[in-house]
Amino acid sequence: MSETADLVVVGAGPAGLAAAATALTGGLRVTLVDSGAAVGGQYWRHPPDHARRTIPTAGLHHGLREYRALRRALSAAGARGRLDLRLAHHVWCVTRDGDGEDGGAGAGFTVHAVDRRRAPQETAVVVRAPRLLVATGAYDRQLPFPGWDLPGVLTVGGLQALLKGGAVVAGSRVALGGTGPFLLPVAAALAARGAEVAAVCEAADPRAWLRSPGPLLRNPAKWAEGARYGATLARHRVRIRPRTAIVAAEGTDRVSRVRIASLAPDGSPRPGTERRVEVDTVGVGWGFAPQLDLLLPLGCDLTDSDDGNAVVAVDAGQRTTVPGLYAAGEVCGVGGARLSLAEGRLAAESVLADGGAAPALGRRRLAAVRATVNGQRAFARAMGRAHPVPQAWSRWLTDDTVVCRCEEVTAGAVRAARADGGAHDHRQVKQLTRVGMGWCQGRICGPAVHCLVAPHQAYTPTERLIATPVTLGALADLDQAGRTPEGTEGAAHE
Ligand SMILES: Cc1cc2nc3c(=O)[nH]c(=O)nc-3n(C[C@H](O)[C@@H](O)[C@H](O)COP(=O)(O)OP(=O)(O)OC[C@H]3O[C@@H](n4cnc5c(N)ncnc54)[C@H](O)[C@@H]3O)c2cc1C
Repeated sequence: MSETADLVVVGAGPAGLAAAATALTGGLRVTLVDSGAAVGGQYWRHPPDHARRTIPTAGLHHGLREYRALRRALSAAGARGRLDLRLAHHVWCVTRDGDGEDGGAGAGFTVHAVDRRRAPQETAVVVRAPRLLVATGAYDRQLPFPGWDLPGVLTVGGLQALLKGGAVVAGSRVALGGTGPFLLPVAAALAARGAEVAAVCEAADPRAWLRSPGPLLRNPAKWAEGARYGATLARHRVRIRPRTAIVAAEGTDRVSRVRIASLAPDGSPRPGTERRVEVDTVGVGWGFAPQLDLLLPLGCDLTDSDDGNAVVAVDAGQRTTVPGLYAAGEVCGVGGARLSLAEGRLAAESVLADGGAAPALGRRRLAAVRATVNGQRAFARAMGRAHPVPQAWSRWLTDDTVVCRCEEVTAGAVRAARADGGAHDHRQVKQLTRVGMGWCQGRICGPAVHCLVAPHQAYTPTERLIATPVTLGALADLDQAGRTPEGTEGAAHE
């Protein structure tokens, strides 16, 4: 089997960057693949390198010193020919080769990507390595509500991505809703960049944190971060409304107002509390759902996390249950960039150890990384419990609310699939209604359909063999790319 690297890392967010840098320090040859135009993932999303000077976004970031150090490490390794950095390459499928025994003859992974640097032209790229580390992060978790399909309704992650990736303030008068601490940086960033933030609706009760205050108390950095956002919001007179939700968006051609309501403890709107707020843009986010597209077909075990998602099961060294396959960051559970960085480092240490190489991190540093992982995971568990999807959220839906936008399947059809068709998970609803069968393949509507039919079980996405739509031209290329991986077009080095 021809190999182009000792390790392929998919995803150049905090987890993948930290993993690649650690593996390079340990002397491995690494291929780092990311579908984005710049390294950094969601947390350190930047404009593409050529546009960075003209689009100032540095003020929106935290921890840039660490980001720059990671970039320098990658650049140095690229210059020495040890790093093959492939930006604008989307991995659509990974297969496992050989007999599957770790380190056994022929074992390893074939990573299929499409090179989109010259979009709309796509070319196939194949990379092989004995070990694979998947750090593909998470998606915004969406719940539908009447009017959520109007132009002007976005995800909070989408609003943040527009800000960080292009300094675009998506609206002039904005309402945010959903649950979780992520609402705060988005509200603060929008307000600081000149948008009027008319309402921040947090569905959870902040007192829920009092049920497990330990992780919060042990994380003073989170307090400080929260206080900074609080100060920015106070300066711009933005009010956070706890136990409140955006229950509908209204408008003709695009959103022009939202209806917000106070919530009872089960999440149902309190009668008589509903009011309208005029806006031109809405951002909604109900936490995140791990992006498991590449991992599910490889057959690794999953486990339940405390936020309603199934995540990849890993051991204390970030090894999945598939030999040679490692995972780091939010595919293993949503917990923020600090956790992702630490998991990336741990995973790379395991890759080095399993391959018989010397460790890259000293004993003390490794102990500190492990302590970070434990502390941040405890915080993530507490966050998941404090910011659940409200039990009664589906009462906000009318029967004609569209749930699956690609196939235009309504909440009424999903309810009927459950009541009349006996569907008890989102896959069965798919068979009965075509939900999740369109362009997004259930990435957007999957968690919502799951919450409608099986709210007490963890959400596991449908297994998809193709993680991104691929052109026939790229598939036609595949045979050649598969035979001559070294002959594929040059990588983009930093
Ligand atoms: C839209 C969005 C915006 C967010 N913004 C913030 C923020 O501003 N602040 C904050 O604290 N947290 C933010 N988060 C939470 C965030 O996910 C961080 O906690 C952190 O970035 C997680 O790091 P990670 O390395 O696990 O994943 P990510 O940072 O998500 O990195 C994953 C990387 O994998 C790449 N990728 C995924 N699938 C493929 C594939 N098939 N082929 C090739 N590449 C692939 C992606 O392009 C991405 O660069 C955001 C999350 C989302 C979904």
